[in-house]
Amino acid sequence: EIDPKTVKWRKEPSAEALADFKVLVIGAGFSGVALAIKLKQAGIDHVIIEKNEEVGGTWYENTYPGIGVDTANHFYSYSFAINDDWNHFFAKGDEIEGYIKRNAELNGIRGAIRFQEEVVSAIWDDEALIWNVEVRRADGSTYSTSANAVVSAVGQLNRPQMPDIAGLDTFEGPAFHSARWDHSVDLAGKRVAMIGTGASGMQIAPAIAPVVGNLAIFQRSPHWAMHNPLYFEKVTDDKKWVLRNIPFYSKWFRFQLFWSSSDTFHDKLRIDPDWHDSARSLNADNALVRKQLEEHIAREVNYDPELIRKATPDFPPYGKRMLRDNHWYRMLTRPNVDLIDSGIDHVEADAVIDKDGVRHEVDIIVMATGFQARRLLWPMHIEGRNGAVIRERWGEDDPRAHLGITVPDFPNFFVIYGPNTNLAHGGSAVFHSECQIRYIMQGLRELVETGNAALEVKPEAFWDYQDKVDAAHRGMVWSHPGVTSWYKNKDGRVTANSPWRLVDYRNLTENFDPAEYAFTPGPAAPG
Ligand code: N01
Repeated sequence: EIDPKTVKWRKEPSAEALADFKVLVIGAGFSGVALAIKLKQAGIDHVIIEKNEEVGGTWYENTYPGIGVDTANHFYSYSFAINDDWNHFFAKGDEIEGYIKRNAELNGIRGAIRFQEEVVSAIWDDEALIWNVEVRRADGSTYSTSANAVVSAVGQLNRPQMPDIAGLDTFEGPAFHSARWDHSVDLAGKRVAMIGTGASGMQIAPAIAPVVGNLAIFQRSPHWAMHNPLYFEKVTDDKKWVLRNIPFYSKWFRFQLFWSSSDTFHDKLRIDPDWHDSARSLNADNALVRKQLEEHIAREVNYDPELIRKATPDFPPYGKRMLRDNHWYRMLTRPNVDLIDSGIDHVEADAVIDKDGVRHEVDIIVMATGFQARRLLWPMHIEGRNGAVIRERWGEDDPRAHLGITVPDFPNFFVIYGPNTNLAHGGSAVFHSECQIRYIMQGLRELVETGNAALEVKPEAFWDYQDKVDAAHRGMVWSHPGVTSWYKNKDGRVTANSPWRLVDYRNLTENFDPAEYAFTPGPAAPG
């Protein structure tokens, strides 16, 4: 059994113990909704603060043309809500958003969500042993509430990173970020500049290229993108029938996606110190993958040497997340598409000027420039014991947590999709978040069942895990000196990604170990 299971009470808590216990969840995205479902099943009082007007998080906010998932969604979905009716193997954004909404509705958790409210601060009261939380409403007014435990389910990729380009603010046409797509802007026949060629940009450009007049793509560095025929396929009715009706087939299908989407090739992402071609690849397997990817690029761009040069990355495959080729390379050959890789010098009222001094006149600028991933939990003010502030603890770009979940001096505070839990080497982020949810539920169970008011990870356990994570990252492809990415901080430490195989992380988080935590006796009643 690989799916995280619902955590059951070991001894049924008294109504009194449950009445005195409340959890505040920040965010109603994929993870927040799942946690709320588990809290409801356990009978634990909870409230979810959500800044948007709907559930869905990333799948609510990102509505750019072409949006979809690049992890097979029969696995990129809840283990407790297996869906045999996905229309695509790689679902589009609206289908995933619908799935999250449906699960929120079916499980009756919408009533616990306070929409269009944002957590401003959470401050631990070490006498009352509760979190005091300040929340801002959409109209700007604020109110205070409190909870015994706070769980952040805001993720790593929710605050857009706007590029720091001279003159961008002087541009007179519409300019917006990929995660804030302005659907009131009609792209038909327009001259569009797109900055950034990561996972978002690679989906946007093929979707808009047939519509726009001209598309100028400003690429800072190319990414690797792999062809997968299933990416374009719909799930046939026959396949759906098999998924629904053949005993265990659905679970088996999910399991093989789990296993093949990361765990089978994790070892092949290790740098061979004796490998002769270390600037381009890591080892013999990686060199073979590189060769296949290079051949694919060449074929797709009709062997155009200039496009091959521009589109081929100079780092080993898997150094950054392997993207899906959704006809990106073919799109580059269109007569109305220009790929500019000299860099951007500045922006003027009606044009982007590249570093070669060429003026690209455009009507619209799209920024597919990613997220402020290293400023985790920003801009919230999270203050634990003795005035410890999480932003100060983590500095500008060094977030750390035990198992990516708990931090010393921050009692009863848990993070889902926290430091070192991003998956760049494949696998489903939903699986990871379920591992974290199970762990958190076990931690909460520990509090309710023992009557302790607070738990806090011991510094020894925390540092021991940091050492393990750093050691596990050493020698892996994303630590390769030739790879610059948002996975690393300015000192080169990988802070975003998990170094583990999925099955390793599942095992690490399977059992909440009370010995790793200091407990403070209660009781405490939230206001
Ligand atoms: O962001 P990114 P994203 N000037 O940071 C470039 C998930 N996701 O939104 O490569 C010029 O990856 C930057 O250049 P470089 C997924 O986890 C999943 O695309 O750093 N360019 C890069 O090309 C993913 O990893 C899906 O040199 C600038 C791009 O902008 C994560 O979200 C779909 C620049 C940013 O790429 C983030 O993906 C979408 C500047 N100043 C997202 N600053 C699917 O599952 C940045 N860039 C399909």
